[in-house]
Amino acid sequence: MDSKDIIEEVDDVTLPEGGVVHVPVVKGFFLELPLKVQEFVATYVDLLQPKGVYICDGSEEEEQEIADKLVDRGLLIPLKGMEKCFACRTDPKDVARVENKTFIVTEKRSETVPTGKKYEGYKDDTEIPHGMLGRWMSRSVAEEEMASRLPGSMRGRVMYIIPFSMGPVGGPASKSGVQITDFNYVILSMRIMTRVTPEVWDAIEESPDQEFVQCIHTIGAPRPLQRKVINHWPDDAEHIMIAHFPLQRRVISYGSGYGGNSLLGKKCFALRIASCMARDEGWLAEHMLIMSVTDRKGVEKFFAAAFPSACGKTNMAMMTPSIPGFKVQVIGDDIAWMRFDSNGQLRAINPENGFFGVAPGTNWKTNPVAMQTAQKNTIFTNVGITDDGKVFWEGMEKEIDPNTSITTWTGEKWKIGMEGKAAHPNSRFCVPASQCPVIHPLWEHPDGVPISGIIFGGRRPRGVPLVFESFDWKHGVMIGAALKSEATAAAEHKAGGVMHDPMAMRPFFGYNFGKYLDHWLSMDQPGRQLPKIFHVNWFRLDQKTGKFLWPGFGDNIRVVDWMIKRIDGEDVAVESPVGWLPKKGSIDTSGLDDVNWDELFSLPKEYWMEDVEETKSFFEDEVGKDMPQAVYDELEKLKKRVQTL
Ligand code: GTP
Ligand code: SPV
Ligand code: MN
Repeated sequence: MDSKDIIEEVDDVTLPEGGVVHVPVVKGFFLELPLKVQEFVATYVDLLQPKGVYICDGSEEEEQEIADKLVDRGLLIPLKGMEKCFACRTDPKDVARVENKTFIVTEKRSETVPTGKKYEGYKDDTEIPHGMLGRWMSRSVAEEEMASRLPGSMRGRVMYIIPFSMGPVGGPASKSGVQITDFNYVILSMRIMTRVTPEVWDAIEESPDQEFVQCIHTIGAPRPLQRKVINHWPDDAEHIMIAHFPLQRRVISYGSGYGGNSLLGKKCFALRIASCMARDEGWLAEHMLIMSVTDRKGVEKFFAAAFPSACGKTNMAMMTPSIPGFKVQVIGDDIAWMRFDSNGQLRAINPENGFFGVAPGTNWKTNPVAMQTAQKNTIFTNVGITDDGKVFWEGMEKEIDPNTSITTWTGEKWKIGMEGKAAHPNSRFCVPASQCPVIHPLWEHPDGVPISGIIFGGRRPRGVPLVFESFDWKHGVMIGAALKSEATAAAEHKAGGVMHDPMAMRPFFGYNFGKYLDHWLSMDQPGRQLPKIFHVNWFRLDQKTGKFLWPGFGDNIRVVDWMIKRIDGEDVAVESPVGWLPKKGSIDTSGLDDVNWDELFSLPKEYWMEDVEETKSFFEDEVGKDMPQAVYDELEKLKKRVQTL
């Protein structure tokens, strides 16, 4: 705490690289931490020069203390119309993940990204331009970049040490992490998104070699402040850099306080670092929701679904089925860690502890479960605030009094119908998963849940049918590798254009995408029950009216119902060049008006010819020889079939 006295002076802590450092502790018992953690903390005390070290204990008193302080400072606004909820507004320069400042640091470029045709023939790795499938940085450049940012970057601030677990603490599929941060908002968010508890110290202590992922985060705003702070949200947005060191199992994030940039358990650890752990240990770390569906017969099945950021995972994971007799329960809404068990069954855990969901578009009609979940204990970032102390964002227009006066995410007075937006398109709610009314009773089971179907999808305004099924695992892997979607506000790209987002992992690969596909293909082993693979598109537009052809949201259960039938081996599909399509009428559309089946499922030949060619160039240019031959072969087979359309 800023105002608290130092309670313990730990002198002469020996650094792993040599030398000693003095550690001023303001809370906790430094010498009781696992030795490796002591060394880790001491190393960054030496570098970042905080005025004190605060070892978080995960208690409710701690939460209260930190929340009170943030309210005092003006960063958190208590929402008087809701229960234990807060809102905050960021610096408008710090509103989303910054993909072009996110790097993977390895010895050779080829460890991080594939050497597609576009990148062949350079003398030196460092001369090669960045590609689309992740950004590589050499060790020496990373060292230079960090040396210009980190020294003294916590001066005048307290360094908080957060012990956290991804997955239930001590579970066989779980992993421990320790995040260092100088931003209180991050502590409160990490407490929601991960399991923050001192039990993690024991888990680390008991693991072979005291294993944990090192997460270093600083907003880069040492005191006295060098820059004007906007909205009480200090950052160094101009110099944001998020660097991953897969070999060292380390993440260093500088300059941003937002979402995936600063809550390092999420994309940095649970996807980028974990994908490398998964490669080494034989499992999968994926950008996927995990859901359970119980059908009319009372039979339950579990699905994992990969859609790019802001393409519908949270909505699908907790959907309220529009047709009677179905029940959906959520296990996770963003990340799945999956492995085959000794019986050959694929099992998935959700490594997270909360939901960091997109606010706009969420309402009592589209996602009542999310609305219900986020009525208490929730932190809202960059949403509008109503005069009666509640939240508002685009999509809620029909659900509040149209005369309500609202303060927008930029702090302006505003009313529905006026120009501009109340909430930022990437505004978010951050809420504990445990309070979701449809959370699955097994959501924290350390062994995970058995997966029967894997679903890929994206925003495809044209050409791509509502649903199709792959012919087999290899074909399914190719479908995932060829995934595309319209860009969204979740990162800095301009929303709108269709871009490749293979496996919905483009911003999250921790290593060479070609090798990642090899790893996926290697899952096909004797004795394993491979889940069926599907592709969905909720976002196809009527070319005449520009409206969605499919109602989406709760009606997506109708598509899942069809998938369940397929998994059960029912004869409800017809072969098509792109995969198995539903037989006409085999998806229950009762009660829906205006479903234009023929248009929803049409396969325009010209579109597909072009799409296959474009995908082929993408594979060759970006992945080249790193692409498994099996994937090229599958694409070639698709091309031949599409020619027969
Ligand atoms: P990240 O948290 O960024 O990974 O996003 P996500 O994949 O969880 O996306 P989310 O469910 O939050 O949805 C993003 C946006 O898509 C929201 O504005 C939703 O309202 C909208 N959306 C979700 N599902 C559907 C759907 O079935 N149809 C339509 N038209 N829109 C949808
Ligand atoms: C995403 O962008 O896919 C998210 C939000 O889930 S963030 O935590 O910012 O990565
Ligand atoms: Mn996501």
